[in-house]
Amino acid sequence: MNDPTTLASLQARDAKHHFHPNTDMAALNAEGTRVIVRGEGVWLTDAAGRKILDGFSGLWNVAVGYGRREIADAVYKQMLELPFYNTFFKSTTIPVIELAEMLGQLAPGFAKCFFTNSGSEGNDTIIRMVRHYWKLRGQPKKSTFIARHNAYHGSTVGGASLGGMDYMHKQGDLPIPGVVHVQQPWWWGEGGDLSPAEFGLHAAREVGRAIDRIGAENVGAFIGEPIQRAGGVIMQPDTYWPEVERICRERDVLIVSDEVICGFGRTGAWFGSQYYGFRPDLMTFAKNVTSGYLPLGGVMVSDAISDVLTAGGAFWHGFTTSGHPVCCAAGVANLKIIIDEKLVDRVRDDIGPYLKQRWVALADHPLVGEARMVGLLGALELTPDKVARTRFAKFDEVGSLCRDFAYQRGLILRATGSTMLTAPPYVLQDHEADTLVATTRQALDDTAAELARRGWL
Ligand code: PXG
Repeated sequence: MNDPTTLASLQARDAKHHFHPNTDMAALNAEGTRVIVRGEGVWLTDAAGRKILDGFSGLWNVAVGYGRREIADAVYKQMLELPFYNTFFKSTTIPVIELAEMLGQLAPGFAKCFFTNSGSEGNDTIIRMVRHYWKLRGQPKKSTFIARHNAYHGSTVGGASLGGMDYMHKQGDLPIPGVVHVQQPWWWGEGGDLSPAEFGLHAAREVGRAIDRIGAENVGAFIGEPIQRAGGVIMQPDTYWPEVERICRERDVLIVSDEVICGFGRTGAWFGSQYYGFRPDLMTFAKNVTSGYLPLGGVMVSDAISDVLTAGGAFWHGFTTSGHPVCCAAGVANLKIIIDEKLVDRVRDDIGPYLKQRWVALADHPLVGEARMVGLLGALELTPDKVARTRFAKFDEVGSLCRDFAYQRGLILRATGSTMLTAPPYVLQDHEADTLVATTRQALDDTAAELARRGWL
């Protein structure tokens, strides 16, 4: 009898029954999916028994690393105590209260939050909440959102509309009306001859120009990530956020910080907006609120917005599992680890600078045009010409090659086009950071050799 647990049969069963997100299923099934079976610290084990360093924290989200008993125990205890109760009908549960209170303490000025199951639902909530808010303020026309080309804000109809991915918009007649996209602040790719500081101001003023074109009386909010993940961990020039903030405040347009990736310490501050020193009105969160142990997301609402919403009657919005008690218990246990082990300080002062020093040294590699890192969020731009800052003609393929070489050598990196990304767990140790960088360098060498073989260099 065939053993259903061998790698080949697991792959065959997955191929037969499972649609993967964002995946060309025919191509994947021809290659065979990776089956991950175990995690401990920053290490994963696959079904073939290989150990792989996860330089990418699952999907940007396993901040505290794999295998944390504290979270598993809290979840188990809550499952036995009260596996579910809703928060709709005049009810709440203890984990919901505890987590909401913790979030309020971590983000001064944001005493209240609204729970969802994911970041996408968080951003859908934002669309409805902003429009509801402006109606309550007697300005119902202020409903348009300004977002950025190439941004990612989720996969639901609302989230994908706020996102600026043409290829997503083409599948399903998006964006919905009332979303306008402006230039992303990606100096390396789009800065041309401008200095980074000039380009930061230029990109910020695109926001102002869009608002003025539409009319500030029609614009509800601007949404952006503190560091835009999509397109390759775009660390905008320092001139960008202060100018965006000035422009939005001057025009009475709300600022939404999508903190799904930057939130809970990734930048070395609790929130990415704190790292860059701007004050949003609303923040979307998900991912590292539970370190991915269970799904949870939501919106943190600034006190000024909260006051209007609270006085405005019911907000007709919510999900069966808004504030799921077990997910919230996982969130509380996870945040306790981050607080007790001072992991945000560790990202800012210890492992973050340690990894950064080694990561940015990769800029001396012939394939690397720029190497950047903030906190534990890093990127490498692969280029055939460091000076002209050009990309390879088949840049997607180049990035995939490098990512696959890294995997073969036991390291998970993500490729966005030909930008290589890393975002390891905050518990990464020094010697593991050394391995991460050494393996990345080997993968770059492998990639350069393959490109030379193909005549692409
Ligand atoms: N906003 C941002 C900034 C995100 O990165 C979402 C919203 C949506 O969150 P949910 O929980 O609905 O997935 C995200 C999600 C990738 C990748 O390949 C990134 C995300 C999701 C899936 C894949 O980098 N980010």
